[in-house]
Amino acid sequence: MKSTDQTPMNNKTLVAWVEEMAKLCQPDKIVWCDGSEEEKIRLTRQAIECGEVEELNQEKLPSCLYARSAENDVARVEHLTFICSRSQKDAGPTNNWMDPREAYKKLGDIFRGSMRGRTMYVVPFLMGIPGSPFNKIGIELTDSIYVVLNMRIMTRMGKVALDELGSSSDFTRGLHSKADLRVDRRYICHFPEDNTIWSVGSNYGGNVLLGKKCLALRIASWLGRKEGWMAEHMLIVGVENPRGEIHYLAGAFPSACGKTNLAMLVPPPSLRGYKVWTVGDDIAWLRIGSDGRLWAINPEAGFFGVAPGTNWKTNPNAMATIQRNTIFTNVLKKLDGTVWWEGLEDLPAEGIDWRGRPWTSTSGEKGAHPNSRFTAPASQCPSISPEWENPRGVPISAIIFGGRRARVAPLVYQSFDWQHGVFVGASMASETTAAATGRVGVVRRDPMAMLPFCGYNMGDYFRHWLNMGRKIPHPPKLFHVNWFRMDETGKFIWPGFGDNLRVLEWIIERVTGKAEAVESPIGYLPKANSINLEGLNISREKLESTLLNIDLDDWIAEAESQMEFFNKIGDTLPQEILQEHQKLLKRLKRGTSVLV
Ligand code: TSX
Ligand code: MN
Repeated sequence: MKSTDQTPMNNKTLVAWVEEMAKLCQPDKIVWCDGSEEEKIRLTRQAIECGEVEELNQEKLPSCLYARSAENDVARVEHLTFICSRSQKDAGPTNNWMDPREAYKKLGDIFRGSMRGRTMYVVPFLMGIPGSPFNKIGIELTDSIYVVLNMRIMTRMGKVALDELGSSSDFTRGLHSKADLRVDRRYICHFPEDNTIWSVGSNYGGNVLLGKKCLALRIASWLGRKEGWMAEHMLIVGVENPRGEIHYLAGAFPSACGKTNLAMLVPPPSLRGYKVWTVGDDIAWLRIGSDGRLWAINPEAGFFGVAPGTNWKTNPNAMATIQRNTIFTNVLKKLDGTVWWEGLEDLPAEGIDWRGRPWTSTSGEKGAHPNSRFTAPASQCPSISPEWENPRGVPISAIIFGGRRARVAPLVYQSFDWQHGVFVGASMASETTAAATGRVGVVRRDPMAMLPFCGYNMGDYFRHWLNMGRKIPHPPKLFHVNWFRMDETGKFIWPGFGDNLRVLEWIIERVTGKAEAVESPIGYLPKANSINLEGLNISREKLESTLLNIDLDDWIAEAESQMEFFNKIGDTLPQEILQEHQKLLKRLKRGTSVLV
């Protein structure tokens, strides 16, 4: 076991920790990654030689790679994800908790000797933008070249991170081993008090690309509360109007709501002169700027997006992004060495499916796994914002919460104030879609889309949101949207996709004081003529009677369902949330709408 001569001898803490972990895992070799092009070529060649990845058609998909994960290892594993704080109360009722001593012992036994015969890669990575005060540095030790190649796309990896770290001991200690990929020996453990993440027994994205969900959300949310900032599961976009003014919006949506599509929205022909700029599609770190506004960065450098459903119509910017330097995981490989997934284009006659088995269009089986992914550099996105690497971030005018609701939630509404908006975010919910994961149409609460990603007690998290509102001199306005309202026949009423810009336009005009609203029991609704319907075949009448309709009986039932969830949070639930709930019920029972 020998470190190579790239070892940064100026950081004693880092070198000592790497040696300690190597002693535990016993790799044959340790390689320090520098993030260079030469290193990418060398690791890619090695990964192809050992079968970890395959090369794709280099004419049609230059520098693209193909990977399959094990059949039992295709998604995040929430039941095997733990917050290991000293006190269980700090993890709260919505997280799995394990005592840190027990977790280190249990996972240590699995890590012991797990890298025998393998190489341990030391992957320094920066979450943030070189020189930004938002930045956090992590080091991931891994025995997976697939992880190294993905981290190289998703983060600013190698020398840039070590330079930023210098001799500091302030870095997240990430340890990952595929070990034997057994589900009964798979754990994703977070030790927020030690700034440490241990992940073992998986080689799937969300479990093993430790910069993303583990660091940038679970650990960062803990640090954010401690240090007075926010780590959120949000996209960031800039909306430029025909006069050239740009407003930045952040949006929190649960899975299956099309967050990546919204982040890369293409304006419809009738909204000529508008432009949507992509800053980020998954994670936002937010801090109060010296001007009193809330500023955001996207701490990531790439997109780890769901492939199925992505095509040149639903998301042309994503399609353009993934034509080169992209890793495709668990999609179908066509005979010409390109890729396919459900919802991309017409079915190919045959190919090799995500399991590695021969597939034909008549087999009746899925060619790509429903959770198959692309990993692609954000810099390749045609709509990437010129500001996306600004170390100061971008100023946020509005925060949008969203959910997938066939009924109940209107197309858009604005909260009365910050505290009411926090309540709206805290009571967010989505209806399930995937037939594979249980019944369709079941309502699941997912506050701020953070249920699987908040690294501490959910009640304390709501408290942090309320505190931030008091601290931000010029806070963003808070909204809720729903693109998924259905009519009686089960058809979507709103066209969605590019036409969502009409809703973003209303939101921005509310922020700038230009659009009119009606005060309803749940918040401010658009006055019917304040949403631009030009070029759509939806009448004002239909907009009001369906998309913007508030059914009081549905909403009283909704409020009761919200309460069932809040009861589970227990005694850390802030009084303010309960007050907002009571005020909502009172307004619903009074049942009036007033023009404002
Ligand atoms: O991503 C979506 N968005 C956001 C886009 C910016 N999807 C895809 C599903 C989530 C992964 C949507 N699906 C959206 C949406 O706004 N809306 C819908 C529902 C819908 C689906 C199809 C049509 C209309 C609405 N119309 C036709 O198929 C012609
Ligand atoms: Mn996400």
